[in-house]
Amino acid sequence: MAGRGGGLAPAPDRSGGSASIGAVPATLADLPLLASGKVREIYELGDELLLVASDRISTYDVIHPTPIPDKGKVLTGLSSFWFAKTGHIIDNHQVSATDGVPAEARGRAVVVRKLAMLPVECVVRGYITGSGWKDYQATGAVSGIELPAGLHESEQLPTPIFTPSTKAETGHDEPIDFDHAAALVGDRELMARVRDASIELYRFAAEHARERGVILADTKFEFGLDAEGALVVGDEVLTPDSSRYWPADGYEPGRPQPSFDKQYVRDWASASGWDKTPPAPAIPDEVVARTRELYVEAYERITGESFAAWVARTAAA
Ligand code: Q0Z
Repeated sequence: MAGRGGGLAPAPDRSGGSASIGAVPATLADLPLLASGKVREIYELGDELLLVASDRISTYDVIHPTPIPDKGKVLTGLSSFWFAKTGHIIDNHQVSATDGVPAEARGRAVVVRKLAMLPVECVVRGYITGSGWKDYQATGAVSGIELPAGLHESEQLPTPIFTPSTKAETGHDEPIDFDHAAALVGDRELMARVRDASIELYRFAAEHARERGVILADTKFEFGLDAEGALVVGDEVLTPDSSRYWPADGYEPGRPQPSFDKQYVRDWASASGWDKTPPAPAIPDEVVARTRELYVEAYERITGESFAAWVARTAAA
């Protein structure tokens, strides 16, 4: 059952070595579009895939008509940074942020290996917030894990917990316990390795971020099996779209924390009187500019390098 539900299974390797992508396509429009999410797209690139992050932004799960310039590059640069840093924990799908990437997508796209994705979202929480806080208040547990009584909203947990969820095609992912995740994957030993790798990735990233003044509250990974059947981490990792990052400065349990990147847009959207149902309103210029700065600041704090260096490193020749 492993590999069902994720789609896009790897094709048999006929290349006799590293996959051949041939000439770099001139534009994205020349490539077959395989999947389109709220804020990104996947294209087919020979035996591989091209993952492209857009500048689109959502608040309260609705996409705004106004893009945040460079958001796609910041997220791609961050995911790429974390893939490069975590190879000692688990192999990943990334092949290149340059070779094979069309000029128009440079900096916001990566070439990746095709995987047979596992049909579970692999969430790790180091702090109790969001849907985890709701579940804890209602039941004292999250995804079947009993937590100590008396926790406060946004409090750090005694130890990071693995709280998988289903991958809903539409609507919201549903929390499931480890046994349910193992049944969906069809291999309990494999699921245990997925859980252990998820927690290890979280611990490593949270410690790194904390040294740079950023709290990684929680994050979500997606795993798959490569053409050799090896477990690898795929999708985007440890980006502000797949994680909750909070500024450590001002962190105070007992209330919700502001998001590092989106809080400015959320605050503006709330105050605008928008009822949080589609369509989302256009975002004013000054809110766009401040939000772009916060994304760039997140990149620079976490990676320790200038965002301009990422753009230069991935620019077309
Ligand atoms: C990722 C997604 C979307 C972006 C499928 N290496 C891989 N092999 C096979 N499948 C995937 C990957 Cl990353 C895969 N997604 C999620 C959807 C845009 C990412 F529309 N879906």
